[in-house]
Amino acid sequence: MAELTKWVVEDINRTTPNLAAIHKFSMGDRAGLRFENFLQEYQVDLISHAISKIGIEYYEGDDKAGNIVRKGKLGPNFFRFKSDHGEYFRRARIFEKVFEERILALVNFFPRVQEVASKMFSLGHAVAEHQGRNMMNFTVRMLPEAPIHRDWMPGENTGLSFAPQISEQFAWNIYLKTPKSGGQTRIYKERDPALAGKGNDYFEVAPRVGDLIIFRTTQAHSVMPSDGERLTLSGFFGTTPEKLLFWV
Ligand SMILES: O=C(O)CCC(=O)C(=O)O
Repeated sequence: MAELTKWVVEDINRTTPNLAAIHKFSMGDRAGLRFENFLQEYQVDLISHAISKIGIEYYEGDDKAGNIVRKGKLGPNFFRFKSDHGEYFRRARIFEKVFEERILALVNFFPRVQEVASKMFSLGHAVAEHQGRNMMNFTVRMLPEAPIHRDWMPGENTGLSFAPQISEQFAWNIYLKTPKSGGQTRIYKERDPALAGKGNDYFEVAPRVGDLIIFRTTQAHSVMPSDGERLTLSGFFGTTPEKLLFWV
């Protein structure tokens, strides 16, 4: 008899990774994966210190559930500039350099995220491009809570040339600061955000500092209200027939 889907986020240990769980997640059979201690404490400290020196930018933005909320980010994310591609790419070139010199020069974590994802799907990887211009590779995000929503780039009518090639979309988040309470990430078995809130088939994961969590963004998901700062390194990747594409 086929095994029933266990809707859980599986813990992946650094030294003895549970390859069966990784495979099951890649097939859509798990809610997500948590790579424990993806960054060590001293690496988190180095990155957090660099971020505090650069400073987070706060702005009013759409929370994908019909509300305008205060958001804290470092670097552009496409969703914010969806109606002004030029501004997105202008900022991307500035922050690419800032991130390279002030964050990745200290801890070059981004290629490691790409490697983990590449192994999962046995596909190569690249930063997504639009008309010969690279998308932003990651963002730094202060996200104390998020309503139930889903993220699906091909459905957002963005006009980005790579969007139609994507068959599945994933979020990756590395936690640099976690709140005193709350801030769990809830991943629903339901895909439709309007239906997800009505049922209680979900898995809630309480991220710890240094963890990397990966899940499918086409599942409805939310972040529980938190008491204290909740800071992540974040981005998306999508599968295409040839390779994984990363963007934010
Ligand atoms: O910060 C998180 O845990 C998840 C945030 C989220 O909604 C996303 O990455 O799409």
